[in-house]
Amino acid sequence: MSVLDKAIQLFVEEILKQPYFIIGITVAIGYILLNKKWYEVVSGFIRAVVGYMILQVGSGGLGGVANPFIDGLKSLNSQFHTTVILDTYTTQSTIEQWVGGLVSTVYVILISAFIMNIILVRLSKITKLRAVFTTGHVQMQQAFLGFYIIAWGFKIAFPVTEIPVYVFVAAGAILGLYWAVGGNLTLKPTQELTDGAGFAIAHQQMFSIALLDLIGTKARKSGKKLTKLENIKLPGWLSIFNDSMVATTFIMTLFFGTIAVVVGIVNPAYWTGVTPVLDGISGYQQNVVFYVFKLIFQFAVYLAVLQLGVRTFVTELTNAFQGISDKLLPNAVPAVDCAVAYGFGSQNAVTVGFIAGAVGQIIGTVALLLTGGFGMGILVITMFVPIFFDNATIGVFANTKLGVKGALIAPFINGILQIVLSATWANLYGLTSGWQDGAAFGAGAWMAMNDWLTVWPVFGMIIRYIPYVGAFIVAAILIAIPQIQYYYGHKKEDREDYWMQVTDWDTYKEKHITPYVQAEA
Ligand code: ASC
Repeated sequence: MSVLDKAIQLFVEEILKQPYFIIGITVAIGYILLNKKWYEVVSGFIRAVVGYMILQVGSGGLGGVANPFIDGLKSLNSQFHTTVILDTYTTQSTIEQWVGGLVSTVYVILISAFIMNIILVRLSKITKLRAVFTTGHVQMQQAFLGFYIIAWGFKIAFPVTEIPVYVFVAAGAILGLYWAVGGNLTLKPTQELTDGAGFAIAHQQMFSIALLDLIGTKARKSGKKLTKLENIKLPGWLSIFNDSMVATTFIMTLFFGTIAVVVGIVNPAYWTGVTPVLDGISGYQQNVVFYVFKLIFQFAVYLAVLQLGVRTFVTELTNAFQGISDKLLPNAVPAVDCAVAYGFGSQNAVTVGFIAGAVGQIIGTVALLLTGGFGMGILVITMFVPIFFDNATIGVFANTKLGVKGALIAPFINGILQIVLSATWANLYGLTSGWQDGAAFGAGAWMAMNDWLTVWPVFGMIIRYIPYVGAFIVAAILIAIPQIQYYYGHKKEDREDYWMQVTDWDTYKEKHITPYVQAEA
């Protein structure tokens, strides 16, 4: 590895891939531009980094709690030979093996795309783009799968040692556009959710958030009343469910409890294998019932931790970003991890979205088992990130724009799509197995997050089936989206209000939202 490669690797691994660092640095730069005192800069940086790390403790903890149940479900079947793992990190590492020596090329694509995102936002008057992606670990995963999909579009079969320059340029440009356009699409719905907190979402289901926003706005204008989860006030003893910690624990008891019992009946050896030894000296192994309840309570704990993290850094970030948008990037907002949205709106929407998505996935999986993997012989195995974060995020946004019904239906549909489409795309794109020493080996992987089930696989097909011109078509579609938002989002005389979504949310809301909101139940 050359010194330059090493430096790039250090920068990517230690800074670009660590959202807490990116957020901390953003806050520090923002406060410096606002001429804050040095100690305010330092304290803002620390609160941003620590707050973000608290958020990560919460989101990581949720995974730790759910994994024993997901693994238990997995232990129930093993008859399929081709397995595709639905997970963002596994997809990244699977593709790292396929691209082999080109890994550092993907780093360069990532950095170029990030710079392109910033330039596009700097030119917001022309591009109408207003969001800078800051979720580094997700950008890394997207750089790998995005590169793979685009290379597939150009009919490149891995492993290769060299790729033509135009593939590399297309990948960087399309990724950079996707980040800027996707974040921008989530801006207004996120402002609605947070009542103008001043950020957008930088994650993996940005197009579905925009779709929910579109449907919700139409429904609102047609005078539909909305019952959101937070508007439901339960009477009598049921009122204990008005508290989200209590509600979460009850719902998770039902859900995880059912899984625990089913796994315990079908494959009792599983629980004996995973329950922890509590006392090393006597060898006392925890009783499974107590173990399961501990995990269930911990689910509510980590949700609370996650929300504490959000509260700690979001105000710093949005205050500090004022400096950046005043001086460097007019009309811009930072786009942040989807988990940040869980600190706003109904806390129960997170749990409801997760469960509705999980039920969709279970139905999808049963269909998969009954049809021999839809005739493809593929079994997909879900991991925590798609089943939780994708569905919870969709649940939160669906609840804001479409109420309880939306929060149940949208993640449910997404759960089914996660199974059906992941099998389909992994098959089409040749990712039903891993790769080792020049041969297909082990399980395949796919990122079962909504954008990677819908828009991205379609991009790949456009590039493949409309040779050369296809890449320009994809770029043109992406470039056109914010223009459509700007020119068709409001009546002609209100067109400039597009910017008000960032600069003056209260006035925007008074004018474009409040008049349409019907008395909520
Ligand atoms: C992802 C991913 C994660 C989670 C996290 C949610 O896509 O790779 O680790 O979602 O970003 O907070």
